[in-house]
Amino acid sequence: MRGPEEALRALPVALALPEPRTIVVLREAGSGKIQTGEKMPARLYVLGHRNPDTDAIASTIGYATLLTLQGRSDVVAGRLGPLRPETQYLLDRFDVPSPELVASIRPRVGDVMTSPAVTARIGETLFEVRQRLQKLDMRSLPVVDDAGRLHGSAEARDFARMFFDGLFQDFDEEMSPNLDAIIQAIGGTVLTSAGRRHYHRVIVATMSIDSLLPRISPDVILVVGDRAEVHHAAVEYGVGALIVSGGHSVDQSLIQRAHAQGTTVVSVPYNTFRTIQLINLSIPIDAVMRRDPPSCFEDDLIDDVRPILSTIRALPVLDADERVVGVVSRADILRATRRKVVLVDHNERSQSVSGIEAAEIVGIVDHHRVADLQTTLPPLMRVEPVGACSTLVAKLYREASVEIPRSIAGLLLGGIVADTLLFRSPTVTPLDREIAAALAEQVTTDPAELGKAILDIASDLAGRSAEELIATDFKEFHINGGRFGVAVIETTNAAALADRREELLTALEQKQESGYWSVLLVVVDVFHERTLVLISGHPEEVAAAFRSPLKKGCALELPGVYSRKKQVVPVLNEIHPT
Ligand SMILES: [Mn+2]
Repeated sequence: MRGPEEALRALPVALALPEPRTIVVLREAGSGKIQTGEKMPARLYVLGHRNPDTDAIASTIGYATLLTLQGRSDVVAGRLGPLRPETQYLLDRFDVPSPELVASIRPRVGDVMTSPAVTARIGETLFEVRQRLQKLDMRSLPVVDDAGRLHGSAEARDFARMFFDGLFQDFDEEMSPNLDAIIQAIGGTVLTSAGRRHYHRVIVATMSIDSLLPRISPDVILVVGDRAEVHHAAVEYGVGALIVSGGHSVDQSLIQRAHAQGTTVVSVPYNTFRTIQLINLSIPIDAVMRRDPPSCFEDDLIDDVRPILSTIRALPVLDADERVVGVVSRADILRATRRKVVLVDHNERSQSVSGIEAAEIVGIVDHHRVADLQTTLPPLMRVEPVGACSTLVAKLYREASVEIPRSIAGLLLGGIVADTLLFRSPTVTPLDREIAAALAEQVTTDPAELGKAILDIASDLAGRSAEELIATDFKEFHINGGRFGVAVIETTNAAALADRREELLTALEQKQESGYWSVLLVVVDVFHERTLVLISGHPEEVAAAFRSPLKKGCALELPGVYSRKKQVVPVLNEIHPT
């Protein structure tokens, strides 16, 4: 018997949503399945904050891996910006690939298309294409070349139009009837073959021999019934090919003569009328397809494609190389749902991915204040006041009884030492220390050594502009109706930054003028445990909130302040911008 404690621990804490894969079976008239096109699975994105730091990247990968180990096959770890050098170092050290760069979470065509697409190939006959359309009960097929690139569209309604407009009599170069295709379409028996494939005219021998013979030439296919005298005369006059309709027999001497003359002779079981119909269906689809049909790319936003699909039922979907990878229909668009996303190491809209308002937030794993979040469905929410989001992710592995893979353990340890400044930050909890110790043991790594390596790389400011330094760890907050920006630089080399104070102030002012009530740059001197804050925009109000004297009109010295979320943002909350 399991005790309640154990039963509770066995509960999967992480998300366990049902697999979203739908298989759509295309119907074959009358019988069973013929072809399956798969609706693209709705992927689940695990995303950290903008200007990602090491903790955000480590927790994103860590949590996405946990969901995958719990059986989900559709989880994507994403990042919202470039990797910092120290984060890249950590990924390299534990041999973990970088998460995918995600520019926007708005739903795209690739999310809802049916893939792969059923297509027609250039060179296929109308007969083959028509058969496929009928079998699959489809109204159109994209026509592609051997590389899969789109060239046209084969429309079922065009077949109907062709028969109303009349059948072909003369064939131009492009539409030249191909005898192999004709034989395949008609199902004839080749009695002798001359090897020529392309012809330009099809003539039906309904007239007298005298009227017929002047029209005979090597590029003519002659369709004729059981008129032996016509067979012989046509072969003597050098007809290209003879198609004998009605299944009539042909005498052996004719076949020998035709062979000597280089004339192909085919016997077909159909009457002349049906034979002519089938010859018309033997021309290649590219001769009659609609050229340059409308199409879209898998990366196109659904919102952009929707107006096109109000007039057209379906569109071929191309990849970046313009190969057809799927089809998107009006029904697919109607079915389009919001992309599912789990927010990690943040929960504020201003710090989240572009298009978050159009996504469905299904989960939050975070260690920050909860601010302006709105969801359509109840999310799984796990917010704890721990020093690093990586700590929380490691805890979720424990609760789910899933062993942390070694590389992920190294990553999470890196996230903890980076986010807690090697346990110096006031945000550190006993749980951070305990989990870090366990991870360090698992990967046989000294946390102090790993932490110093990460902080040293982060502190290497040479060659980085003031704008870059401010942008690297910049977060935006909406507080009491005002827009604030808080940049943090944690450095083991504060002296180098002090020399660049004027440059940093100028960049800070530019940032503030782009629409912030106030922008702060918090420079944390990791080893000397000193903190300098530079302010652009309402410095007096900010200084008053920190109850600290303003230096040189724009700076505060705040010893012991290391944490933006615990020691800076709560103080800013006391300010009421007017
Ligand atoms: Mn964090």
